Amino acid sequence: MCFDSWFIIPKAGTTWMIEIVDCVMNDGDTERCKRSPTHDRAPFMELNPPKPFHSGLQQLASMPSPRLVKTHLPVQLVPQSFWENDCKVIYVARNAKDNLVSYYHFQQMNQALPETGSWEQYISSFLSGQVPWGSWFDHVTGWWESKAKHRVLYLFYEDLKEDPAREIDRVARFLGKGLDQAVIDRIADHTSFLQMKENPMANCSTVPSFIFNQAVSPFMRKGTVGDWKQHFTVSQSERFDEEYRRRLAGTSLRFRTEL
Ligand code: PPS
Repeated sequence: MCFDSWFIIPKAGTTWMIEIVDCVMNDGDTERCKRSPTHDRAPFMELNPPKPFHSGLQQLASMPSPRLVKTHLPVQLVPQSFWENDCKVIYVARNAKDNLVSYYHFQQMNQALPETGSWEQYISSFLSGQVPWGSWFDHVTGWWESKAKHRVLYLFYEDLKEDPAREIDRVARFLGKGLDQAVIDRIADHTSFLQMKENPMANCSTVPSFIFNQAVSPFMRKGTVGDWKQHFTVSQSERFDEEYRRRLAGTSLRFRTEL
């Protein structure tokens, strides 16, 4: 099966990027982007829920090209047909500590995922890759290396926060769209954290509460860089940094943990 363009690691800005790409593909028509919830506009490829819900693959099979595909798969598990058909990939990475914090809260509110255990235990789980979709380290480095061989636009959550318009322009150019500054600014406004948090088509409020219990933690939780400082103790941070240095040694990949 061939897909035309798609995305990303969990809790790093997937939903944000889907909203941006949908706006770009619709030339900044933000009203049109409110036509249906995120999960209908960009089906989640590997999701296979029980009936009556449709699987991601069933949804995608009924869509015309170009399709917007959401995936969290690590690079080595991507279907070969993606590469054979030269599909475009937009990958969004986020610094490990904020990614972990976001994951922790999400895993508590998502009733389809395993229990997190304590915060202390969750740090260990994350470091050893015992979280859904596996090791953060392998994920971000695997996709980083894939850039040399495939059409992958590798973006950072921190850059998107720093200058959304600049990054939206990069996305538009990658997708072959030259957009006016006014259109880019409109997309930046529509896809801001505050706008998306209030947008029922972008804030996951249409996902049933027996799956996403947003009373436990909202899907659009904080949307910031550096929230990890509110969660890690000094010793947890030092332990994390030691393992982080070891695992990322030898790669040119660099993250910012604050702006
Ligand atoms: S998922 O469930 O894996 O698809 O989650 P994902 O969408 O990748 O990541 C969710 C986090 O992204 C934040 N988010 C945003 N931040 C800034 N601006 C915008 N517009 C935006 N939209 C989503 C969301 O709040 C989650 O991060 P945390 O840190 O938990 O708030």
